[in-house]
Parts: sequence; C-alpha cells; structure tokens
Amino acid sequence: MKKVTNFPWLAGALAMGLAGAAELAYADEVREIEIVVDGAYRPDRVSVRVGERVRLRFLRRDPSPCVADVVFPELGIRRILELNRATVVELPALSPGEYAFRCGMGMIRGAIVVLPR
Ligand SMILES: [Cu+2]
Repeated sequence: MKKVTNFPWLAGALAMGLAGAAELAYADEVREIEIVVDGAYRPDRVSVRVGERVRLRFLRRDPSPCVADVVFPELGIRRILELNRATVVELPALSPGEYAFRCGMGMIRGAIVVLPR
C-alpha cells in the first residue's frame, strides 16, 4: 500500500466519516463579505452563523472624513479605511447576537447578526 501519510486529510476523512470531514472543511473556510462604504454601509446588515469564520472587506468609495474609520464598539475593533482601498476586518468567534459597527462619529451604522446554528 502507498504511503497514506501524504494525504492526512484522506486518513482523517476515513477515520471520522465523510460527513464529519465535510463539516471540518466548512469550519476551515473563511467567508469574505464586501461592504461598500459610500454615504452608508452597503450592505448595512450582515448575517452569519455561529462558528462561521468571517472576514469583512470594507471598500471605501466615499472621500468624506466621516467614514474614515470603522468601529465595532462591542468587539474593541477600530480600523482606518483608506479611500478606494479594501480594508479587511477579520471577526473573532462570536456568540449569537447583534454586533454594531459604525463610523468614528457614529453617523452611519451597520450590524453583524450572528445566528445560532
Ligand atoms: Cu461619520
């Protein structure tokens, strides 16, 4: 028999059954969601599932200094958004609930909604 050690994922899949392996692959995937910043956040509500790995890409099209930073108050995250650039915010593992994000002055707002599995 050939070396199975070259394919640890295959050995793992056989050991845990294919359903379990599919679940594992899903957990390793990162879902990237683009949010365009142009007078508002579009979309301004993003739903995710508990356990889902999520990366937000804020694409700032709006030159107003109002939107120059984005803040997630409950998560202790603040990022400067450069104009016409994507700024990535990787979300930590979150419990079900709603987590606000807003511009530095709180004038435009959005929310991440974490749904239970
Ligand atoms: Cu603002």
